[in-house]
Amino acid sequence: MVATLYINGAWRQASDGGAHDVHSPHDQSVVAEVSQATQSDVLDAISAARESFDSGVFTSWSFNERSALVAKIADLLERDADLIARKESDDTGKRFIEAQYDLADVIATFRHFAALGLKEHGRSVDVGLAHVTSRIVHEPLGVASLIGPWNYPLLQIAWKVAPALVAGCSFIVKPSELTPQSAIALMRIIEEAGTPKGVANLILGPGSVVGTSLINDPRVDLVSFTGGLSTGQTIMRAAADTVKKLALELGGKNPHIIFADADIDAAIDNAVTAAFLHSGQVCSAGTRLIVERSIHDRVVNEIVRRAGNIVLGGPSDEMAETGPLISPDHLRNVTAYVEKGIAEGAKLLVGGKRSDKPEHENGWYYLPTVLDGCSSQMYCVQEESFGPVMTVEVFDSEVDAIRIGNDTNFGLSGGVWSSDSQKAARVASALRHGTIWVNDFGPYRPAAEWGGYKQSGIGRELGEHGLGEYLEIKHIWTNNAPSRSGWFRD
Ligand code: TXE
Repeated sequence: MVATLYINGAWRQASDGGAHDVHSPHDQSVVAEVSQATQSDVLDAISAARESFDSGVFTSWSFNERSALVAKIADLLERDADLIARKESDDTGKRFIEAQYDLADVIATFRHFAALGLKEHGRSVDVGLAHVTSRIVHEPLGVASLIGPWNYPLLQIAWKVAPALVAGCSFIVKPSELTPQSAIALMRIIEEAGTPKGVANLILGPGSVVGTSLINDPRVDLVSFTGGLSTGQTIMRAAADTVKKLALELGGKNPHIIFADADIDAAIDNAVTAAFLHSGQVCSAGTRLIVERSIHDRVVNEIVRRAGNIVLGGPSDEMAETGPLISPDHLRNVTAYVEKGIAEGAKLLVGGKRSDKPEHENGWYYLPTVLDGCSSQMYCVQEESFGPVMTVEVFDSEVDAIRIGNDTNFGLSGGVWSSDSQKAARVASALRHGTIWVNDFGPYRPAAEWGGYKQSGIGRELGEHGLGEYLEIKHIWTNNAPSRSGWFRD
C-alpha cells in the first residue's frame, strides 16, 4: 500500500486504499504507484489547510521568517535536484538533462520569492490629515488550491507554492495525475524544512474526481490553475458560487513573426526550437509562424529540413533532442488536429504522423510537423495542439503582421524578428500578448511577470505580481485625535 497523500502534516494512504500506476510515455512501463485520493481525503486536506490558516500558526510568522523557510526549501531542492529530475523525467518522458534544467528553474523560483519576501510590504498613504495615519498592509490571502499540469510539473507548481509560502497562505497542491512524483518529493522537502502542520497539503488523483471540492468548497479562498482552456472555463464557472479569487494560466497559440530584414539564420534556428522543444508541449510554444512573403520559401524550406532531422528519444537517450507526447489520449488529439488541418486545406510539408521507428513502438512519439498555407480562419491556427505542430502563414506589411498576430483568442506570448529596432518595438507594443520576445523566443526569468492576455488567463505568476496573487490588501485608517463626525443633527 502506498501512502503518498500529505494531509495535516502526515503521510497517508487514500481512505479507501486506492492507488494508481504512473506510466512512462516513452515505453508505457510503470514508473511509480501513487495513492488516489477520495472525496473524504480532499475534504480532510481542505480542513487541515483552513484550520492551520485560521489558527495563525503560519500567518503569525513575519515575511522574513517565511522567506527564510522558502530559502531553506531551495537549498534542500538543490541537494535533491538530480533525484527529483530523474522522477520528473520518468513521469514526463522528457530527457533527464531537460528535467535537470527544469529543476534549476524550480530552485531559481524559490530563491526569487525568498528574496521578494524580504522587501518592504505595504505603504503609508498621505490622506491630507495630520491627525490620521493611513497604512496599506499586505496580508496572506487564505487557503489556496494549487492545481498543476503535466508538461513542466514541478516548475508550474513551484510558481504557485513558493509565493503562497512567502505570503503565509495554507494550501492544497494537486499535480497532474500523469506526473505526480516530483510534487511528492517537493512535499517531503517542505515537511523537512519545518513548515507548520496543515499549511502544505498534497492531494493526488484525476481532476475530474478530486478537483470539484478544491474549487467549490467555501473554505477555499483562491484557486490557482495551470492547464487547458476548457478546464479553466469549468473552474471559473464552478468558482462563481463562492466568488473565489482565480489565477489562471491557460496556454496559447503564440505568433512568431519573421520580417525579411531579420537575421534569418538566427530566426530560423529559434523558430525550430520555439515550435519543437519538448515536442511542442509548452504553453508559450511558437507554433504559429508568420513570415514575410518574400522570404517564405527560404525560411520554410530550411525549417522543414531541420524539423525532419530532429532526433526523438526517451529519458536516457543521449542523442535525443526531444521526447514523446505525454499520453495516448494526447497523441490521438494531436493526430486528429493535424488531420483536421490538412482537411481544412493546410499543406503537410513534413511529419504528420507517429514515429515508426521500432524503438518508439511502445511510446507516444509524434514527428515534428509543419503545415503550410494556413490562415487565421483555420482551426489549426486558432486552437492549441500542444504538440510538435507548426502552422505557417504569410504577411505583406507591418500592419498585416500585427493584425494576424493578434487574430487569436489567446494572448500568452509572441516573438518578432527584425533588424529594424523601431519596427520591432512598434510590433512588440501592438501585439496583445503577455510576453513578447524581440529577436529571441522563449527565455523567461522568475523576476519577470508571466501570464496571458485574453483567454490565455487571468493574473500573473512570477515577478512581484506573482506574490501579490496570494496577498489581500487592507487599508487601516487610524484617527489619532478622535472627534465627533457631526454629520447628523443631535
Ligand atoms: O489538461 P487539464 P489536459 C492544454 C493543452 C492540452 C490541453 C488539455 O492544450 O492539450 O490543455 O490537457 C486538472 N477540476 N494545456 O487535459 O485537464 C488535471 O488533473 C480541477 C496547457 O491534460 O487542464 C491537471 O492537474 N482540476 C497547459 C490539471 O487540471 C482539474 C498545460 C491540468 O489538466 C479538472 C497542460 C477539474 N474539473 C495542458 N479537470 C499550460 N497552460 O501550460 C482537470 N483538472
